[in-house]
Amino acid sequence: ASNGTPASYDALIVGAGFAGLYQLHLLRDRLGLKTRVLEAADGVGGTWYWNRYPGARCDSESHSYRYFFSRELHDSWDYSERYPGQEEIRAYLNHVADHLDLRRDIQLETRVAAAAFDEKTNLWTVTTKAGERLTCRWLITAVGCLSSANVPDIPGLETFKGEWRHTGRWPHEGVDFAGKRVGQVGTGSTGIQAAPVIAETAKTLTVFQRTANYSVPARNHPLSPERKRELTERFEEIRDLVRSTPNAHPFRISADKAAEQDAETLAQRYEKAWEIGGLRFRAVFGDLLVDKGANDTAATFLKGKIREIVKDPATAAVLSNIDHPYAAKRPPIDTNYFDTFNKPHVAVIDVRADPIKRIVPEGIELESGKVHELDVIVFATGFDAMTGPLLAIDFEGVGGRRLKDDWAAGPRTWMGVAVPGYPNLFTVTGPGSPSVLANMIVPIEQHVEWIADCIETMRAEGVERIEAEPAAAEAWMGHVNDAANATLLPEAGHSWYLGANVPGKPRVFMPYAGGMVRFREICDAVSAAGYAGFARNRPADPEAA
Ligand code: NA7
Repeated sequence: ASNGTPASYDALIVGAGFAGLYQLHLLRDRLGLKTRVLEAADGVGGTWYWNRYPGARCDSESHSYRYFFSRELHDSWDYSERYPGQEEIRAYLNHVADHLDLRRDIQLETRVAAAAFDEKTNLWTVTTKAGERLTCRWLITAVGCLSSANVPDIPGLETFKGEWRHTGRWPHEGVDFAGKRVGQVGTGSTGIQAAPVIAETAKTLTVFQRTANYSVPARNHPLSPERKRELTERFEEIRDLVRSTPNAHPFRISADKAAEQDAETLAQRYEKAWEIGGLRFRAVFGDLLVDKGANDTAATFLKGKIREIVKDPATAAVLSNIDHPYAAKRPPIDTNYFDTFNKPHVAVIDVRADPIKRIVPEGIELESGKVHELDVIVFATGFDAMTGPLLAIDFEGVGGRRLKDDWAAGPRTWMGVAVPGYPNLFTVTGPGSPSVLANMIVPIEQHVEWIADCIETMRAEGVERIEAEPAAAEAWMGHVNDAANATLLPEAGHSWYLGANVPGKPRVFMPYAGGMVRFREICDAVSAAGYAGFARNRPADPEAA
């Protein structure tokens, strides 16, 4: 219906990843709403549909990176490794779509371009890139936090004779590195996963590092049949555990303080945590993210490991020249990352010392004039995180206001899920939600359930319009800021948590660092108080006409 009457729905959901699939299930199958998911890709999976770069794997352990809302669904699927690989997560989400019979209500290859709220009808009109229009009462964005690829604006990229790719927009047929001179820009979680795999087949690999980074071995391994059975049997215990830890991971953070240990104990505990590997390293002491002195002990240990692993002292010096506290940026976990630099065909270039000047037909030119000749450039340069995918949609709220104007100085939400001026819009894992600071599935399930409950209540009460109050959003952003400032997180000035990786993006600490447990309590209190901080059925704004 590209012209004429738009197709009408009770609810539209943007995105068919973890959030969108579960939201569809709840709204359609529990609330009985006429619901449709609009998804840009030609398959389900969301972030895990797009991120197919070499070595793409989740940093959450597989037994916690799955839905917990249904025992039956849980028991219908086994992951094969300690950490799930991209293909397997995508297979899991396809399995979920089939198991819950979701596909018939998912419209693929449909990118949402704009959404406008009509104050006379209290309905949203959604316009797709192809020009299709659809209306709905409830509009839910399930667009992910790390889904808008950040390709750096380096002059001359269009002149490059070789092939270039961003890790988050990887071609389905893959990229053949055999015999090629590969340059990789970026050493975040993605670059640290990709480099060792690229190095396996590339003729040479040159890693352009702007910010040196810590990394802890993931210690990935296949799960034995016994372990799989055990994990299935412990469903309730694991579910309750991930819902009771601040980061929603399936392990507790030690209450012991690094600041109170002697040198020998520290060395032992860190060595053991290093052997266990992965994000569990961060849980070895309880004060690492709040006490700089404590953090320094972990930082010193991890920098020492880099110098131990990397044989060439000059290379080790570049890789260990880290200037932010451990875990103040998202801490990567890896498989053979530092060891990869011991291979004769792999090198790291410090582009903090000698920045990238431009891209030339032959490769990458640095400020010093040195040109690195390349056949392939891989941009592992991350995402326009959290706000990027939302601002890619032209939202028009009450009185013709635009989200990109309202958020020009930084995002404003009530609990990450609702935006003043945009009634009946819910943003799953929006800015101000704990999302990226937690094992993502747990906040997603919580948000999706909270949103479904809210819509159910509004419908039961005959409410056609609900809207976050500006004062509530203002207070929430203050609380988000305070929660961040109670930690060392803001000390990493170049982190994507702050939007610092995207030139011109306002520097606002976006995720809620107060922990998932506290966040859930706040959300529950808000709904128990009759949706505090929300206005309902307000008459249309007289200035709107
Ligand atoms: P990140 O963590 O944002 O890492 C991006 C990397 O790319 C980081 O090292 C950046 O350096 C670097 N970068 C970005 N732009 C440039 C330019 N213009 N020149 C040189 N280097 C650049 O993204 P990831 O994809 O690794 O990880 C995102 C999240 O996905 C991760 O945290 C997990 O939650 C999953 P910088 O630090 O900005 O100096």
